Amino acid sequence: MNNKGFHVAVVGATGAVGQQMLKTLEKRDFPISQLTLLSSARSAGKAISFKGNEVIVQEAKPESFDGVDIALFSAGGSVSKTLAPEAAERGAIVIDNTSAFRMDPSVPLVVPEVNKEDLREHRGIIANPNCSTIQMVAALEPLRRAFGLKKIIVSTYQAVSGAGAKAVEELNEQTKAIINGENYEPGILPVGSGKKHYQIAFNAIPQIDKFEENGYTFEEMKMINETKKIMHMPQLHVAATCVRLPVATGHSESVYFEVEKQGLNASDIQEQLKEAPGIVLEDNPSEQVYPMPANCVGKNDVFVGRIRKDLDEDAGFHMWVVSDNLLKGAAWNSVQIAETLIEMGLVQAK
Ligand code: L14
Repeated sequence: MNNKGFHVAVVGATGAVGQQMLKTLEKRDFPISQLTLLSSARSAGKAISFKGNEVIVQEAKPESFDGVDIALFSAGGSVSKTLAPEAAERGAIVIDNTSAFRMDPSVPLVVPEVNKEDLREHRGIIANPNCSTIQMVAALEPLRRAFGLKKIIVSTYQAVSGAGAKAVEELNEQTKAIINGENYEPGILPVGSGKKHYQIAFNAIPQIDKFEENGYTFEEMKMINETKKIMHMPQLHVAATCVRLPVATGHSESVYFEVEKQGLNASDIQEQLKEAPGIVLEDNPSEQVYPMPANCVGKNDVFVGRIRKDLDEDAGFHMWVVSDNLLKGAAWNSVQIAETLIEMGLVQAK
């Protein structure tokens, strides 16, 4: 047992989420005895500074995980599919930020505030949910526990950084080009591999990820399926519409939900959220206080405001939920899972 800490690997260390993972590990002073930074062959060789030391990024291979205790993956689904089982086989606990294993029944899908007990069932791989799902279930869980939950209808207003650092560059360059009256050919959004690409600057795109046969996008179906799995509620009614906005970082969501309990008021909802872990209530219309993405960048919390009772449905409420999609939506939730594994005695240093 190495009491200085754990051998941690970050796969996708040079990406938008990987960079935030490293920042989060630094900020939390995560107990690290050795840090291995991995990436595709393309980014290998780059030097990244961690706590004042330069660490060289290596190409991720199965052998890279020999001796690793905790492996944080955020290098895309196909990398996770091939390398996460290799890492787990070598005794690492994988925390995977892609959609590769989320709906696998043998893989816990965890938001610590909601279902950390599911971590006990892990068999080497733990999935980090989709960014939009995480902030929504974090805000709804305290309400579900207090009042029961029947139905969710959510519309998202999602930031560009979810699609990676290159997409943010596209937003920035396109915005400048349009202001200067120059041409700019969109090349990434809504989906890099798609047949068509659309302008995101000064626009709203009602497509995130590819379309499924049923007319919903993958992002929408991720929110629907993952919410039911995390809350252990296959019977929950969930519908989602996911929209991309020209915001660099910070997802916003308009959430309509119906609870089991009748006769509640908006103040009952506010009361629960005031005390909830990881939630900051910002709800004061008379002072124009409500959450906005520009204010949540760099913060780990989920911000909730605009709580109103529905005017027709007694058990129905509306709220506005905002969080940094790269932190609680990705890097922080992953590191928080790792911290929770330590707290629960579920990970040992080799
Ligand atoms: O499912 O394009 O983890 O904003 C989350 C970000 C899928 C893409 C996931 C985006 C990704 C999404």
